[in-house]
Amino acid sequence: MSNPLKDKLAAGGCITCHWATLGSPSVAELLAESGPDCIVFDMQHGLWDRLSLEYAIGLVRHKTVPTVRSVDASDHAIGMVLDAGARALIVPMVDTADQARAVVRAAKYPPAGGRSGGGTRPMLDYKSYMAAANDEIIVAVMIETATAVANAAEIAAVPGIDMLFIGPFDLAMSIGTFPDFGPKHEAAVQSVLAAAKAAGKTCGIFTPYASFAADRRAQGFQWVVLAYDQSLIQEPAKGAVKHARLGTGPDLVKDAVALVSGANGGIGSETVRALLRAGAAKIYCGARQIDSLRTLTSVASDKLIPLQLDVTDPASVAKAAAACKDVTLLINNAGWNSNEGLFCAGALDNARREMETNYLGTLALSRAFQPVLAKNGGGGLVNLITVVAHSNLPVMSTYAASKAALLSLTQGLRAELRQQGTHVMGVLPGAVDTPMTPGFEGMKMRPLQVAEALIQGLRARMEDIYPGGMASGVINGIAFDAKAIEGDFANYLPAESSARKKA
Ligand code: 3PY
Ligand code: MG
Repeated sequence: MSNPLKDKLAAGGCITCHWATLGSPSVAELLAESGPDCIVFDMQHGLWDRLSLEYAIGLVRHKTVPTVRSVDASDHAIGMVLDAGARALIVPMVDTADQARAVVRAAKYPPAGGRSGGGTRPMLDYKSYMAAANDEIIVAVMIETATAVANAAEIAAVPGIDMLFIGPFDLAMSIGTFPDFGPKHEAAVQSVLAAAKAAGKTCGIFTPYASFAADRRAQGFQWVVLAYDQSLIQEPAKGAVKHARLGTGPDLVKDAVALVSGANGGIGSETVRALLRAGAAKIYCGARQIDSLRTLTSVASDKLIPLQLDVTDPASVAKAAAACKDVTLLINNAGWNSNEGLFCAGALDNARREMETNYLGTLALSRAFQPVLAKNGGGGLVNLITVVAHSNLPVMSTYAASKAALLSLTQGLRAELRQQGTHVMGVLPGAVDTPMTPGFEGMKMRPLQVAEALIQGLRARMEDIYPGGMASGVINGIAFDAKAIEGDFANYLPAESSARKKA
């Protein structure tokens, strides 16, 4: 029986674990599938009993290393979890070197300690288990009070103690910083790390999520927690409810006076038609070339007003705001996509044009119409973004970067316009079949579907909508595993980059 965790610690590595509290062997099995170094079953605060712990360890022990935090430091609690097959032991609330010595005695078979022989897992191959257990099982004690911090050096020096494991939340309560951590807490944490190192021992710390874990790892901690089953369920469940929450308020579409920029484009013209069907009173159709709007506006020339509008030209924007003082719904749809990567000849020019149109153009038009919307009762503002604002699609890399800026701008507009009662909605479709996406060969939705989703989203006063299967799949994937989406998108390389890759 060799313990890979022990080998990793000896090599100076850092153990990454998932923390399981819910008492569900099935959840533990799912956690083990993701490949952490180990799973910690928390008997102190979790819902495990002896039997569920035994089953859960059986499910995961061939995939990862089962570790248990015992209920307390008693001989019985320690003997029981080791008998269940724990190959690393974390004992909570150890304050003194004497208590640490008692932990070691309880965790080791004679002659090193007083652990009693027995238990289903040890009995699978009793002789070899007995021969190896004292050396192979990791014994960690938790430092989580002011007293324990003061005694950390002595505790670390106890033979048989492999690791000091910090409980930052109990520690914060003990030293009086809870609910914050702060400098006093950090000083205590660092002093424990230093005490462990000075004694030639390792130091771990409970981390509530993966980004925290990465920081601690960089500081020299050798055991961190990546994910915690309760928050893996609780946080996305909360987010899903927030995401689906519909707003209330007057209808933003019926009888609206709308302005749609880029109204001659694929999504723009469908949005104009959808607004008309949905009962908008008047729609200003903005385009750089007013002639390009003739076919569109002839459908209902009493309600569809052509408007010369170049969102990158301050004079044109100012003129539009002065001419359209009755607008209640601004739809920032004008956009530019050069459909190229970062290393083509014109990449910087592409990037500038995309930022000028997609980001600065939207900002300029929103600024110009802010007082108009305020005067007309608040109304609505819609930004056509794209789901690649969340994760870069290299085949249109500079475009995606400009849309990431637009996504951030949308959040800023929402915050600043809330007090004047303007509802701000972001529309983030996946690939749409328009002249702007010739290079993308994946599944595309029709502009009409985007326009209809936009109307429905506005009526329901949604904050952000993700029309179509691609967009909703991507945003769902980003919520759970952003790196997987980034990796997937990285396969869609622009032509010149693909050619370089082959060469
Ligand atoms: C603490 O932070 O006190 C812990 O025990 C974490 O599990
Ligand atoms: Mg604790």
